[in-house]
Amino acid sequence: MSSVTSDVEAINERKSGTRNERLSAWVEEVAQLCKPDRVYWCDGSREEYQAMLRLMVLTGTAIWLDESKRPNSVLVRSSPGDVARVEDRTFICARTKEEAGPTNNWEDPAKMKQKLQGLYAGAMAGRTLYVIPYSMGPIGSPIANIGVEITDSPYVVANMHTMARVGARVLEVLGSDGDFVRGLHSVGAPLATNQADSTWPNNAQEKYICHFPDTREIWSYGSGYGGNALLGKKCHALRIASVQARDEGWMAEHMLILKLTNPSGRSKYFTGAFPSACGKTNLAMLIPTIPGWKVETIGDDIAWMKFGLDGRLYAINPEYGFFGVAPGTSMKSNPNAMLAATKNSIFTNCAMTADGDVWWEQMTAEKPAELVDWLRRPWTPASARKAAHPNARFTAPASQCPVIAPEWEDPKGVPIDAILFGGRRSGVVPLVTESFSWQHGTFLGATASSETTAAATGQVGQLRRDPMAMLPFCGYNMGDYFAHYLKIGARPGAKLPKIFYVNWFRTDDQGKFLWPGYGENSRVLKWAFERCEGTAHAVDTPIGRLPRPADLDTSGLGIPEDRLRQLLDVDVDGWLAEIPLIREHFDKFGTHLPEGLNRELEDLDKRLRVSISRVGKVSRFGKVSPLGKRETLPPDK
Ligand code: O2Y
Ligand code: MN
Repeated sequence: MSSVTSDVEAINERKSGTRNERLSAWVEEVAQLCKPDRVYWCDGSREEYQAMLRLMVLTGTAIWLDESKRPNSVLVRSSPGDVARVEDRTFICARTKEEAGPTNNWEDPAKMKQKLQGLYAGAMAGRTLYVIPYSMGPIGSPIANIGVEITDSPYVVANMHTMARVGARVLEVLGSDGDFVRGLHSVGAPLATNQADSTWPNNAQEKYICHFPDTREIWSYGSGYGGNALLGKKCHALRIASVQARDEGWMAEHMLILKLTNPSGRSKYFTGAFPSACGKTNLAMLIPTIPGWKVETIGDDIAWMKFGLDGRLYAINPEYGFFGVAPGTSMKSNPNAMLAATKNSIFTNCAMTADGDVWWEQMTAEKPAELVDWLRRPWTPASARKAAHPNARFTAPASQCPVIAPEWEDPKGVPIDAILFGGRRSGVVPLVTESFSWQHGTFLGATASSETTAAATGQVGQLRRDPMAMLPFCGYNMGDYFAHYLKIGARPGAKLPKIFYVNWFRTDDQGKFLWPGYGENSRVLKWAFERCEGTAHAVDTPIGRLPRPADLDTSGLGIPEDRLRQLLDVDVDGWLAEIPLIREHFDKFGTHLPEGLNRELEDLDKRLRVSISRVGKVSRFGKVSPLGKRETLPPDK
């Protein structure tokens, strides 16, 4: 008997070990419907992870990478039609369309369940049904939440091992009557007797990623990829959790969490929400260029925040690993991510080198002379196509990140001092703005916008509003989500984080970036840190509080003063042109838009107009030049 066959035999014999009757009954019910050949309860052990890798290699889904280059790691190639989250196939099946809101696809829950039950019937024939009990967040943390994913994909089991805390310890905490989020996933590719399996089973015709917020259920069908299939991540930790957070008075956000320490050894914790292609993982693992400053990582994608007894918001990273975008990641752009993925990692849709390692675009300054591309075809630098898929991924344990903060698994979380919102804007939006208040900060987050890059949409430079970077991830009406933010801010005794808006991507007339980015972003973090401490200076402007050029530490950067002025310029005309765009964005939410945000928009409009009417005069917002451009004031006392 081969070692893989014996793994599978062992799988057949594994028993549940749960005392939770609701869980046992649900698994039984799903097994009756999906008709798998066998049921396997995951225990979360190292042996189990290894067995999944071996199984994937045996079936051709995965290939081992060279042990001396990338120990205990595999490369997986998906099918070309299953390479990313499918937003147009993602549904929030709330009771009414209005509850799902204007930014989500909606379907009636009963209708959707009926349709999916038809698809799930017999969908796991010839396959194993895996039961994955998982904890989002440190097991037993008061901020953590338990889910159980049923899947027929060993790729999902292996990835969930890295991305969440999985197995027997979770069942212990769940106990006999604990509640859990139910996630049902099938690749939607049943096997007839003796039918050969494909290396990436999925359903080319039908894909559904459905959320039932009222019953805390996720039903995913047809895709085996990333956010569609690893249900703990976007489906549970954001879409379902955002509803739980609304109902229970906490926050489930699409945010990185970082720890910033100054040269005196004082630390602050920041969260940051950025749409895709804004360097979120890079910021979470940034290496500061300013001497004596240090960034450590708590999380790179999701933050759950609950109020502590002291009125502060405490955050945990509900995840256990990184599911990072590979292309663009390099020892130059993010050495810490590269080092996190040196071993025990799963690579998906990357290219393979002749010596058995992975490669992707921009990984090295020079392209390898020959590769096998993500579609398993020979590739050379002369090939007129990318070697790795633009959404190729690495799945790596967070514990392997060299700058993971020692407290990243602290069950009580870390107290958040500042929230950063951001987006990719070539004009109008300055390098950094501090909000006047929590409500104003909510307005900054609610109006966050980004110019699209080709990887995201196929169209370059289109302005897309992505409130709090939650557009694809808010599990209910986004107008109500804004109201929830304001409710959090109005909580009696709350000691709230400051809110900042950053834009690393402003360009000059030639389209060249004005700000160097990467490690130099630490200079902006330093200013924000010192604003939290009350030691850095800012000027009130119509759009918020800004540093003057002299308030940013640019020592050793060699950035010309006029470039810095451009980066911190308040483009009054540009902002006035934004007002109708923001109004149009807000109008989508109708009566669900909280009045506080309407007021913020009106106040912004007024402040901009006042600043124009005071042309040449020194106002509270700074001296406004005849061109409507603000000039900075000397330090206020
Ligand atoms: O395409 C996917 O399935 C992955 S999406 C993803 C993965 C990790 C972190 N963030 C995201 C995202 O889309 O925001
Ligand atoms: Mn994300």
